[in-house]
Amino acid sequence: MSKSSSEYGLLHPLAESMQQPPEPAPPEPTPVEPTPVEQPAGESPTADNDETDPLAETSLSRRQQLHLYRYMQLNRLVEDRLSNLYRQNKVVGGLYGSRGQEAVSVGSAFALEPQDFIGPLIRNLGSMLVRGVEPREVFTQYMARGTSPTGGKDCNLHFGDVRRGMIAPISMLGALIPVMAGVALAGERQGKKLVAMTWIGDGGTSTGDFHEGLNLAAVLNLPLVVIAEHNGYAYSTPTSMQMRIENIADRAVGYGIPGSIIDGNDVLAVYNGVKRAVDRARAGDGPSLVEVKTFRMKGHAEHDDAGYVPRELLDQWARRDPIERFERHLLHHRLASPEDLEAITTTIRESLDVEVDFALASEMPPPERSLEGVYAEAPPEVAVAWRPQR
Ligand SMILES: Cc1ncc(C[n+]2csc(CCOP(=O)(O)OP(=O)(O)O)c2C)c(N)n1
Ligand SMILES: [Mg+2]
Repeated sequence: MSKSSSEYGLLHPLAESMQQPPEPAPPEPTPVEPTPVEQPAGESPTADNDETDPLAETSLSRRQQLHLYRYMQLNRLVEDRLSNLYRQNKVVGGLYGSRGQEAVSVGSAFALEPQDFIGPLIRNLGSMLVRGVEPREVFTQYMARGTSPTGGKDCNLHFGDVRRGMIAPISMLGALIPVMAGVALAGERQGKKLVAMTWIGDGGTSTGDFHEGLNLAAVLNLPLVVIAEHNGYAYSTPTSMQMRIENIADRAVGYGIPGSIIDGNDVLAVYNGVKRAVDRARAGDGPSLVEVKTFRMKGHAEHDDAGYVPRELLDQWARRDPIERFERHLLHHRLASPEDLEAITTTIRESLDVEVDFALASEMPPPERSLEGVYAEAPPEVAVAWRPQR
C-alpha cells in the first residue's frame, strides 16, 4: 500500500479544519505585516521581484498559504512527470498542461466549501487536486491503466466524482457552463447552500454555449461562478484575432452580472477575487464572471511547440511565474524559509516517485472492459438474450 496525499502532508484544505498535517510545521516566524498592493490587471508584466511585483494582501493564515504553495507545486510537478512520461510514449492520447496557470486553478478552488461543485477543464488539474484528487488517479488515467478512475477508458482528466463535488470535464468548449448552471439550479432546488464553479478559456468564451449558459444563470440568479482564463491564445490563435474586446470581463455587462479582472499569476489575488464571487453567489446574489489575466507557458498540448508565440512574451511572463512569485512572497514576509520550501517540494517529488511507479506497474484494462458502462444496465430479459462475445 502506498501513501495517500494526506499522509504526505498534501492535505485537502477542506479537511484542514479537522486534521493536523502529519509533518511538523516549521517554527512560527516573527509576524511581518503584508505589504498592501494594488492588484495589477495589465497584460504587459515588467516587474521581477517581490518589491516591485508584490502579491495581494491576504487574510489567509501562514498555514493556509503553505497549503496553497503545496498545491501549486503539486500541480506543476505532476504535470512535469506527465511530460516525461509522454516523451517515453507512456501517455495514451494528448497531454494538456497548465504551466503558468497554477495560481488560477489552485487559488480559485481554495475559495470553495466542501458542499460546492466544480466543473474543471483540461487546464484545471490544480482545482481537482484541491478537491482531493490523488496524483495516482491522474497518472493511471493519462496512461489509460485499468486502475484509473475510468477503468482505462478515455484519458487525460476526463473523470468526475460527485462525492468530491466534481463534474467531469467536457471537451466541447462552453458546454460545462449550462451544465454547471444546472448543478447550481439543482442545489438551489434542493435547498443546499452550494456554489457551482467552472472555468473557461478566452477562446471558449466565444462559443454559443458560454452565452446561453451564462444568460440562463443570470436570469435565474443562480449561484454560479465562471472563471475566464485569459491566457493569450486559443490553440495558435491570439485572443485579439477572436474577439474585439480587450477584457473578457466586459462580456458580463451583456448578462447584467458583475465582471471582475484579476491578476491570475497572483494566487492571493485569485483567492480574494474568487472568494468575493463565491460569497456573493452563496448569499443568493447570483452569478459572476471573473476574468483572470495569465499566460499559457507551453503549447496548447505537449505535441505543440508553440513556435507561434513570440519569445519575448514568454520571457516577460516567465518573470511573473506564479509559483516563483509566491515563493518570493513567502520568503519576503518570512512565512517560510528556503529550507521549508525545499522540504515541501522534496516531499512531493518523493510521493510522485511512488505514484508513477504504481501507475507504471498497473495493468492495462482487459479488452472486455470496453463493453462495460457504455449503456445503462440492461433489464434481465434483454441481458439473457445477449451476451458479449469472448
Ligand atoms: C466547441 C469547441 N470548438 C473547438 C474545440 C477544439 N479546441 C479544443 S481546445 C481549443 C482552444 C481553446 O482555447 P481557450 O478557450 O482559449 O483555452 P486554452 O486552451 O487557452 O486554455 C480548441 C479550439 C473544442 N474542443 N470545442
Ligand atoms: Mg486561451
